[in-house]
Formats: sequence, structure tokens, C-alpha cells
Amino acid sequence: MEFEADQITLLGELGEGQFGKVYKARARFVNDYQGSTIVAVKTVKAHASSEVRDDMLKELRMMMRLLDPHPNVVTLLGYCTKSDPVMLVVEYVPNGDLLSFLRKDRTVRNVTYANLHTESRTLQNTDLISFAWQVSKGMCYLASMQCIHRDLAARNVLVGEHKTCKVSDFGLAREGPEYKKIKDSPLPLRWMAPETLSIDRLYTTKSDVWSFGVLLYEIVTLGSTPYPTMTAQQAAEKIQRGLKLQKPAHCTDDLYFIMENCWHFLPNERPPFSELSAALSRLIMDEKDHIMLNQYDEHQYANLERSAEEVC
Ligand code: ACK
Repeated sequence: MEFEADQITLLGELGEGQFGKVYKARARFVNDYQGSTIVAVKTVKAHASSEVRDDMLKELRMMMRLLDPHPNVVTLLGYCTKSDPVMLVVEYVPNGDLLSFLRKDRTVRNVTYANLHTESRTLQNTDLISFAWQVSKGMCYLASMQCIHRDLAARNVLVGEHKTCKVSDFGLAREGPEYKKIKDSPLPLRWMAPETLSIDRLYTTKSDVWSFGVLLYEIVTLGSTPYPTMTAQQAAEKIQRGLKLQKPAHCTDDLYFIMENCWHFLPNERPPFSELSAALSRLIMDEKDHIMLNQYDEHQYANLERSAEEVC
């Protein structure tokens, strides 16, 4: 649905996205509803290059191909291409990105333990496995629509009401089944599969599965940076030579098995998202905790800010 610029009232800045600022906004007449609704509006930077504008339009085109809304994928509500800057109007997801959500829990955890275990305020084992399960369902849907995300990571998942996870940021997404990258641009090296890091830069749904394994690691470690002792370049070189993330001490072998399966060197050996989703739902049903948060040692897991070194 094309919006006129005067149908959108920007209410405040949510943050800086891939292309430019993201705003909370009020939109009139969304989905034939004669009223207004709160939305998120993604804009392109004022003096963005034509390449950045093109990327935003590519994200828009990709989202338009996702015909049915899925509870675990951020829904496109409309766009405003006549305005300057161009705006993408998506559903508003109130609790921010999953990476910050997980890291915030570390702080709450420290405070609540100091205040005699008020566990209800912190994330529990089932919350975390449910996050992973929900993302796997969102990815299952994207894969079924032949959409390769290419930047799946906790920072690109949003958390909604009732701890609902929604896959977001399709800025790098491309139509599948296979996509070969032509030119260099910023790359999320620590999340990338060996075949994507290689000279071929090959992206498939199976390279999204690799990134999903890294996202699982982020969830289990409450948002730590993968391979924190290495620069992104060092990690990239080692991943191509077979390096995998080690099992966090506070997660079960069963859960690590799921993660590790995502990191088969040969893409076709990696499970499809449907299988990952089924395996995670079995863990949710399990009586036992697969992430033993009482044994979680924050000091083992560093949080590095993303930096220019991610760019190659
Ligand atoms: O962690 P955040 O609050 O969640 O900060 C980032 C920022 O914009 C830049 O991406 C937020 N954001 C992005 N898309 C949405 C959305 N659909 N609803 C709410 N916040 C969003 C994101």
C-alpha cells in the first residue's frame, strides 16, 4: 500500500538502521482501517547514495513478496516512495532488538541475584528456547518464500508483546534459491558460513542455517559476541578452515547438537529450518532445562560492539 507523506506522523526516533533512521510513527488508514495505528518507519539517510536507496527498494520488494503475514516475521504495512526520504512502513515491535533484550537480562540478573533471586523478572530456559524456536519458524516461512535473509543475527530479530520474536531487517535479503554476491560491502563476518566467506560469496538458505546456529549461540550466552577473542577477520579466516563455536558450559549436549548441526562444513549436510524448528519444539516440551542459567558465568562471554572491522 502506497502512503501519502501526510498520512505518516513521525513520533520519535527508535534508532539508526542499516539505511538510515528508524522512527516510531502514527499512520492513518492502514489496512483499510479508518483510524490510525502505531507503526515503525524506516527511512534512508538524507544524503544517501543511489546504491543505498536501491538497497532500501530491494528490501521493500523482498517484503512485498511475502504475501501472508507471519507471526515471526516483521510485517510490511506499506511504503511511501513519493516522499523524500523514501519510507518503509512496517509493524511496530515494542521491545527492541533481541540482542539488546538478551544483554539487558544480564543486568537484571545481576541486580535480582543481589536482591535474593526474584527470578520472575529474568529470562528463563523456556523463554530462551522459545526465542530460538520462533526465529526458526520465521526462517522456515522465509525459506518457503525463497527468501535468503543473509544477515540473520540477534541484532536483526525484534521482540514484541509476550516475548514474541520477529525476524527483521531484510536489507540484505535476496531472492533464492541461490544468490551470488558480486561486489563487496559491509559483511557480518562472524555470522557467515564458510562458503559465504570464501571467494565465491555463495548465499543459500543453508548459509542462513549456519547463521541461525550462531544466533542460537547468542541466545544461549545472553548476547555474547561470537569468537570474542578474535578480530572479525581472524574469525573469518579460521571459520573457512573449520573453526566452530565451542559448547557453552551451561547448555546441554542436546542443545549444542542442534547448534553444531548448523555448522556442517558442507551446506547440504545442514538441516532445513523445518527440522530445526521440530527439534527446538521437542526441547521446549522437555522436563529438563537445556540452558542452565544458574550456571551461566557472564565473565566467560564478552560483548564487543560491532565495528568497522566487520567490513571487508
Ligand atoms: O533495539 P531497537 O529499539 O530496535 O533499536 C533498533 C533501531 O530501530 C534501529 O534498527 C528499532 N526498530 C527497527 N525496526 C523496528 C520495528 N519494526 N519496531 C520497533 N522498533 C524497530 C530497533
